[in-house]
Amino acid sequence: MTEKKLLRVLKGEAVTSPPIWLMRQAGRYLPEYRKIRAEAGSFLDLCYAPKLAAEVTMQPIHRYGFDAAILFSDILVVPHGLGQDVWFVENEGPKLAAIQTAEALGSLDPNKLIDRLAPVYETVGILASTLPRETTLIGFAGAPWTVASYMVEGGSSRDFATAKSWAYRDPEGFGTLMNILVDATARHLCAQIRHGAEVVQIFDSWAGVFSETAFQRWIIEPNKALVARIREQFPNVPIIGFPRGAGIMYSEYVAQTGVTAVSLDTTVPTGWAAKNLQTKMPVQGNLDPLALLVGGDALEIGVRGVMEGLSGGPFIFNLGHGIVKETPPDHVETLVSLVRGGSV
Ligand code: 1CP
Repeated sequence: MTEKKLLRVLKGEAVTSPPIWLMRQAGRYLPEYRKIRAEAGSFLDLCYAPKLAAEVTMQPIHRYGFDAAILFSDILVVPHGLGQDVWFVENEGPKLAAIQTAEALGSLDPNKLIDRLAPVYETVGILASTLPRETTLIGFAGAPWTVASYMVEGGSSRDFATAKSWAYRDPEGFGTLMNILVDATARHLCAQIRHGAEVVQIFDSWAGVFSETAFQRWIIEPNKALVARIREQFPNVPIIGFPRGAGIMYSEYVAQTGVTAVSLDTTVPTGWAAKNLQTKMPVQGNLDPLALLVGGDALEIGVRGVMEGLSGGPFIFNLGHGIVKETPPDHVETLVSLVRGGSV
């Protein structure tokens, strides 16, 4: 059997037609997702219902035949598994009982994490045994800073003022939280691999908010420690890193963290990435999700730009961030045929 295309690219091969999957490829833009979601109750209930979570993971594979399926779960199951209260408010997003001092870290219980998240690993197991044989199974987690930002802010944030202030004021106390997250995230990702994930992606969605020295301390170092922990147990499992918004610090992230491949956000110029990043490792990205939402010429121009910029080396086609929920499903169909070189 020939090896799956996505895994070949992650070994450094440049293939003629790139493998494609999309961040947030399962979710609210799909009517069949909204149906299951309504039946499941809350979003977290869906994350912890293995049969339904596996079904939702497979929906975009059935529709579009993507080269990879990404586990349906969320980055916030890790704080939830550590014992923090996490809930999702309809049309607002995640809410957490904020933790803002070193003393409050005592309320977290790292020992129960893997038991609490057992349904997630069960979902991975179902997927591993039912996926089409050309489809790669991707597991994932949030990077320590991105997850910490939700834990400290109590939800989404515009400026991360509370979390950043803690990091600058009390690096030791904030560092304790980051160490807890490096350890918990490593165990969570290793459990996904043990149950059948073939690749893992680490989402550092809010990496782009720090000064140079703080980027080194709160983005590079925790990601590097996390990658090292996974490699101790699984030296050959590819790890994709996504330091969204890192700008020219993408170079340092690629040079220092030990990831196998890097996912580019929409603002990274493809010519610069081809020269400075893709010469060192495979790259993934980076169509603007808004070009996909709009469709038509904007979509064709966007796809052409990404393909021309990145097809000279190992490359996985993706968006620069997650699909927007208003995206018409037939635009995704068009995107897949453009990338695969068919007529539209
Ligand atoms: O009610 C619903 O249906 C909620 C919508 C939703 C979905 C479909 C949320 C809430 N999470 C998810 C799934 C999800 N989240 C996946 C599944 C797999 C797939 O890609 O198909 C993944 C990989 C994530 C990762 C995730 N969750 C990230 C990192 C990637 C990114 O988009 O930057 C982040 C930051 C979250 C937090 C989160 N989860 C959900 C919301 C609304 C948010 C907040 C986003 C924000 O603060 O802007």
